[in-house]
Amino acid sequence: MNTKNKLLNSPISRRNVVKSGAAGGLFAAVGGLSLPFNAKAIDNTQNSTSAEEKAVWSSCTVNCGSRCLLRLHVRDDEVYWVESDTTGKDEYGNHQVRACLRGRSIRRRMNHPDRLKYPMKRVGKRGEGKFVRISWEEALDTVGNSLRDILQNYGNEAVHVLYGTGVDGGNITNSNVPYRLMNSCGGFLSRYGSYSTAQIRAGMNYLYGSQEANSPDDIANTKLVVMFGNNPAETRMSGGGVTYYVEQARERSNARMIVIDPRYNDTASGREDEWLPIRPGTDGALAAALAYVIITEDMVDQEFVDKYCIGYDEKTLPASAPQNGHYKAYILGQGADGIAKTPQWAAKITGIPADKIIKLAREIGQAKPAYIVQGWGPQRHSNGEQTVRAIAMLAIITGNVGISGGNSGCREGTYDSGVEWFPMLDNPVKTQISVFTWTDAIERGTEMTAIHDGIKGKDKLDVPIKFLWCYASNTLINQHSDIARTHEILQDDSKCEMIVGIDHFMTASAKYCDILLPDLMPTEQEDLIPSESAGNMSYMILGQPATSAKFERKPIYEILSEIAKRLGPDVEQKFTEGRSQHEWVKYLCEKSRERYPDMPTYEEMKTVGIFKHKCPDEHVIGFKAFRDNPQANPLKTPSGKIEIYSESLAEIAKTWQLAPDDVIDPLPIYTEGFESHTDSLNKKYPLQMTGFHYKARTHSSYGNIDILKQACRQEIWINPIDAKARGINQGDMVKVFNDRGEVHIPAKVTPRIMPGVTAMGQGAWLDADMFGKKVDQGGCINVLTTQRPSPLAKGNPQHTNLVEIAKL
Ligand SMILES: Nc1nc2c(c(=O)[nH]1)N[C@H]1C(S)=C(S)[C@@H](COP(=O)(O)OP(=O)(O)OC[C@H]3O[C@@H](n4cnc5c(=O)[nH]c(N)nc54)[C@H](O)[C@@H]3O)O[C@H]1N2
Ligand SMILES: Nc1nc2c(c(=O)[nH]1)N[C@H]1C(S)=C(S)[C@@H](COP(=O)(O)OP(=O)(O)OC[C@H]3O[C@@H](n4cnc5c(=O)[nH]c(N)nc54)[C@H](O)[C@@H]3O)O[C@H]1N2
Ligand code: SF4
Ligand SMILES: [Mo]
Repeated sequence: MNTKNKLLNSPISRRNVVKSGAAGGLFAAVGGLSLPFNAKAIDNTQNSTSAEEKAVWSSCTVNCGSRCLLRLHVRDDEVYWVESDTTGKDEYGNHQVRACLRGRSIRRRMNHPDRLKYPMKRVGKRGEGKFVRISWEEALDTVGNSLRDILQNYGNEAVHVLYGTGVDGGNITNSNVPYRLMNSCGGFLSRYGSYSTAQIRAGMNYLYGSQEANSPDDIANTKLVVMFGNNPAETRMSGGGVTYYVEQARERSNARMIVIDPRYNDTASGREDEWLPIRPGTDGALAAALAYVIITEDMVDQEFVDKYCIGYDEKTLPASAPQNGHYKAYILGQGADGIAKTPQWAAKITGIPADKIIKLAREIGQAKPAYIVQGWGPQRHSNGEQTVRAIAMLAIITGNVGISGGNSGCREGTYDSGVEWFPMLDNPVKTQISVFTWTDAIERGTEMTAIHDGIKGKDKLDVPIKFLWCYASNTLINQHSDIARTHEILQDDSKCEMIVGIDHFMTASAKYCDILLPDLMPTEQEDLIPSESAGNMSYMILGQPATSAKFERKPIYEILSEIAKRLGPDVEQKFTEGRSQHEWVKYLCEKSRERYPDMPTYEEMKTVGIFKHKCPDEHVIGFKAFRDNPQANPLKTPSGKIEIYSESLAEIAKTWQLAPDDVIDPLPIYTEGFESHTDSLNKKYPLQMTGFHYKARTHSSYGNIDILKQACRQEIWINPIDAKARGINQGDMVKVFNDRGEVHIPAKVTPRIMPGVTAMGQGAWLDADMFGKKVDQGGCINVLTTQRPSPLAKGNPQHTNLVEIAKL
């Protein structure tokens, strides 16, 4: 262990507990209170020998939408037991941030025999997985030389940092840190949007100008919760996350909860008042019919739409809009299509009976206030941008925006952790691609334009991607759509000349990298970690390294600093600012303390682990300032109001080059999108297949942990009616296929999914010979998904798929 590592490794030694006797004096600061601290640990100032036992605070930093405190118990320099938050009294509002099944199995990831140990270079074809061990010197020189050559030959726009979220929760270790290195040497081709939220962000940007929302604790003040494609019981699983708030807040308000999802998801699971199974991609039609009933039965908050909105009816319709171009006319059948959006009309599209639609509309119209919320399932579709706005319309016409107990129709809000971030510096390159279109930017970069491909900052791309950073990302293969197409594009290494992978495992993506570097896990490093989706109680965690660095693994900060050094002393200086990782952490702690004077000092944080702080306003209320005073606090839309009719979208619809069935509309109308349930492809592939984010993994992270695989099997959900028609029984191996590929997987025959629809947890590890038959045995959904982007966001429609299933 070198001196730097020793510094980072200041363990909490049990042996010193008694001696120091400091336990009584310690506190976990929560909302300014000093609470007794019940953990056993204590003196951090001593270094221990490897035979000692110790316990350190750390965190699970994968991208699951939560963030949990871990208490790692270490013996002989190895984690042997994982506890979670043991601080405080665990009362709601000052509760423990306890880990889920994945975080609790983190030692199986840390100690996994398959972990990458040494730097390697590729010797076979991309994807073959043939590598040889090289020295760090050779690896870093190769990366540094390649980066310098590519910057010289093609310019900074040829370098892209691939979307990756393996360390979404890190700060200095964050998945985005290669940004900082690139911004220290002239910048890089960046991206807008994310695989998580491309369509909802684009849609809400035109409607509201941003995505504010009420925090889930405010459900304590509501009468009705309506969840569209939202499953926090699986997607925000932390004891400090949304699922806990929903449960606790509903206990206080006794609010009814309606779950709208093609699957009877875990958030429902007996806790819902009603589950409405809906055909994927049709929430826009449901929303329109709900609006029809709300309008025709006089339940619209007219004062609200008059004062705060553009284009609800004639009164506020912009002059540039066509006659009857307003929302009310569209709903009542007086607009361009002449179709009244009746419950009967929507029943045929959505599969939800008309009487259920009428009943739900009355509930939404009469419950004051109502918490209408959407997850990101409805938007991860080919018509997602239209759908998200259509859903939000329900909150708008009922005046539920900006008030306690209401919500904007966006995903739950949260109180910011307020952490000081490791600065990423400014990117001098202003050109951006949509996150989902990087394969095109390799394949046909210079053909990509603003009006055809959504290039931003320039009319067209001047240079294709030549260099890819793939840090903490499995999006190079596993998490990007249409794996066979990506495989083909990456085969030609004269196109993208260098792919640098930095990961812990030989993932599907790692196999396609040219240089592969093993880094430490965040649990093996020091970092100041922010909370995520944590309702009205935010927190920060100071993580300490549980073990020393094993084999030849290095922390990402050191790896990037070494590469910066190879690009020149000025680059190195810009990247490091002369600080070590430890010095940065101390600095970030100090800066964070300037915002929260009651935050423990760096030294105290090492002992208490977590600093919890409550939202000063009790609950986060999305768009409250706007609601209270719209003149003083206009929205970020061009008019400053809620743009139900968007002139910007009308302009885009007129000027962009779109495929024939791609629709962008100034109003939140229902459009089917491509590969919908009415597509002619449906004759060949009659089943709609959505993905979902699964408790077995965080995407692909934790996907190789045996006990998690056993606890939560990878299966394809299919309704008994569809299964019977195909002679499929529970547990049978089936093939799921379309023109893009084939997956072999066991069937889960269950009435928890509606007929005509199937679903597979996304993120399972690809297990296919991509040089042979390409048939996947791992249950990896992206063998079947398309790379065709959605019309406006150019985002990933990864829940829109048509397939057929047959018994094997
Ligand atoms: N355990 C776990 N948690 C995670 C993740 C993970 O991989 N594992 N990933 C994290 C990340 S990065 C993200 S972005 C979020 C994702 O969070 P979400 O995008 O909200 O999660 P999904 O599971 O994709 O979709 C939510 C629900 O929408 C349903 N759904 C699909 N299509 C439709 C539709 O057309 N209409 C309606 N009404 N419902 C539909 C799905 O069945 C699912 O139950 O989760 C985060 N949390
Ligand atoms: N079909 C379909 N595809 C999807 C989705 C979907 O719903 N359906 N969801 C999309 C969404 S929302 C997202 S956010 C993306 C997520 O896609 P990714 O961001 O690629 O997420 P992961 O699959 O978890 O991969 C993270 C990688 O980081 C590695 N990793 C974890 N921790 C560390 C670390 O500390 N250091 C390093 N170096 N590596 C680490 C893991 O081993 C893994 O290889 O997937 C997208 N793909
Ligand atoms: S996966 Fe998410 S919920 Fe589970 S322990 Fe990690 S941070 Fe917490
Ligand atoms: Mo995501």
